[in-house]
Amino acid sequence: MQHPSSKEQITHWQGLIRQYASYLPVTDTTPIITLNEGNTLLIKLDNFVRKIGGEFDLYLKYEGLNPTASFKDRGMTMAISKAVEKKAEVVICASTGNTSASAAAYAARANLKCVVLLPDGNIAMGKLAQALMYGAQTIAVDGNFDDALRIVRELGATGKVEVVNSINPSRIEGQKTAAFEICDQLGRAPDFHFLPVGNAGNITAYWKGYQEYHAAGIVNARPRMCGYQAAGAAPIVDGQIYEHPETIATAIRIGNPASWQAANHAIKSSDGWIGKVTDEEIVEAYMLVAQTEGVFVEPASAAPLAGLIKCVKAGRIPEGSLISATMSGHGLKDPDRAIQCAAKKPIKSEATLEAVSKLIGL
Ligand code: AN7
Repeated sequence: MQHPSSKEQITHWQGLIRQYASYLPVTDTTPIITLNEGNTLLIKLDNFVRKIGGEFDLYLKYEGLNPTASFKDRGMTMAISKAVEKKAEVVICASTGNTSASAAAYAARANLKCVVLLPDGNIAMGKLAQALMYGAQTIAVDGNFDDALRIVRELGATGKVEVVNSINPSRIEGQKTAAFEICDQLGRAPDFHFLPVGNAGNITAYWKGYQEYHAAGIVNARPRMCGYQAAGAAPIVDGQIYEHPETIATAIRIGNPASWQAANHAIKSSDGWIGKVTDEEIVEAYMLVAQTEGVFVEPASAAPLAGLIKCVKAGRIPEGSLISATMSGHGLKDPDRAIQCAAKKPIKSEATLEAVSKLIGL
């Protein structure tokens, strides 16, 4: 086999900052802290669409394939690179789990101290394992995400720590690249983009990305942005703070989103909408996409799919539409919920051919 030329060697994917530098607030001297995030697959879900009675093309942006298994890595490569550039020593975030996993990983790579504040008892096990494993100082706050974010904002105001929640504009900049990739992969902008909404940073970021690609003349249209919150944590839908947000989709168990106004702007200016789905509807979509497509998402990522099911029933999606949806986090993040929802236990068997054959009816 021939060795690749040195030119070919440097053309492999080296993360989204290098790929989209001209659209990002970086210079030639910005240190790039990367785990080669981005460049995630776009996977077509024909079985799922058929099953829900839709007549359109649905592509899932498989963000669970990022290095820490969620879309947060896109924002974190930017936030941590900028933190290193400004010589920060400590980074901090409040998190429902995925932000903390990502912050911890990128901080480890940058040799920065990382502190994460998590709502005690409401973090999926995989995410907690990540924060601990990457070596972040992990604080379980006796409150919810909104309480933790309030404390983090106050700590940020001291100037002693760098906040890497999505109130840090670098996070939004990194996350907007998912919209660029979708346009690059489809060769056009989708008609609708469905995604889950929690703290509302990602809907803000996608809309920014779609607008920038449109303004640059790379695509000639922009999608309608369709966000979904859990019914027990739907402050934007209802126009009021939820003091006690509740949902099994712990990633989006947020009652007072930081990017509330920006999300409303995205929805309005894209002629989109925001809706809410019950935990039952989330679980139905969560199971359906796993069992019809082999795509295992975490519950929050099933919220927009549940929303899409409702839209199909309501006749809201024109035939022939091109739809993209964000698979924001991998299903393996929350194995407890998966095992509970599957409601099936492994069948025990004697270790013999006869016993197994009998069980499977051969
Ligand atoms: C899988 O990790 O807020 O609306 O602290 O983990 O941009 O907040 C996670 C959010 C959707 C919502 N899907 O995105 C956190 C956190 C998954 C998530 C969202 C989150 P935003």
